[in-house]
Amino acid sequence: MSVRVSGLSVLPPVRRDRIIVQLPKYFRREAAVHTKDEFNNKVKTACQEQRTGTVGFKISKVIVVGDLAVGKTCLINRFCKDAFDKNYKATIGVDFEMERFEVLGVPFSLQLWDTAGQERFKCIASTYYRGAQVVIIAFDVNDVTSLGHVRQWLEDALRENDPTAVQLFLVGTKKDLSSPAQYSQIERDALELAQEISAEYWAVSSLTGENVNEFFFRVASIAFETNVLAELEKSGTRQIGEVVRISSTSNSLNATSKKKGPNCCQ
Ligand SMILES: Nc1nc2c(ncn2[C@@H]2O[C@H](COP(=O)(O)OP(=O)(O)OP(=O)(O)O)[C@@H](O)[C@H]2O)c(=O)[nH]1
Ligand SMILES: [Mg+2]
Repeated sequence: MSVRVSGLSVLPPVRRDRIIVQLPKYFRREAAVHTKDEFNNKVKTACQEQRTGTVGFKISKVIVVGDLAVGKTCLINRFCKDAFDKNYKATIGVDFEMERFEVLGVPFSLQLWDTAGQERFKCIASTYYRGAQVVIIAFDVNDVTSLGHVRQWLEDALRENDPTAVQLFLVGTKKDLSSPAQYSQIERDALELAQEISAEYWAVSSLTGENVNEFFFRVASIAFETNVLAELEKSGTRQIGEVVRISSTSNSLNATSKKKGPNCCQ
């Protein structure tokens, strides 16, 4: 929903529970993007300066891939809508959600692409992989086969992207269905794999909500930090937030309303 003020189309303020002022912690130290407690100093300084300067709009594309029915859609729906559906409805092609944050005082959005795990939709879904800054590979912690397919998903996702510019997350889903003993067994394998592929590891439950917000806050923060650092490096002294200016005529910033990706295969 957008609000019109004196002829200008402006976004409503970011939800209070989407404001990030501290770098959220990793889930497991042995498989983390990095283990620092704070945002990078250069990023913090740049954000402080930006507050008095240009209004900016920063965005990162996130793709969520993984075997069918591992819980990709439920994970996104738990975070974006605080909802959970126990009935399985296969994603056809792709779906799309936009989630707005404020990180260190700077508006930031995650464009979340929920892709189909079913083989017959894979060719369509993979056309949406390009330009991802974050790749989330989901597997079911109760299904070792889905963990075994992670490398294939990674290969497919990286074929469309610059591997050096992508942040990787490996997410174990449906933690609520697993006993502590079963879980710790699969976690050992998942951690090993996460280290091998340089992914940050998380385990979540979309049914109970365990770790879901923490996970997406971490994703948003790491994506933001990487995004700002890349921009600082590219621009030297240019202020962050100058990539896209909010224009009074632009409708493209009505980002809170849900946009659906095309349902490619009916
Ligand atoms: N118990 C439990 N069930 C879950 C959880 N997450 C998802 N499910 C169930 O698993 C099934 C598949 O979930 P989806 O989110 O649709 O799976 P998906 O990965 O999006 O599947 P595709 O779109 O076909 O690739 C549904 O019946 C969900 O209710 C969870 O955390 N716990
Ligand atoms: Mg789905």
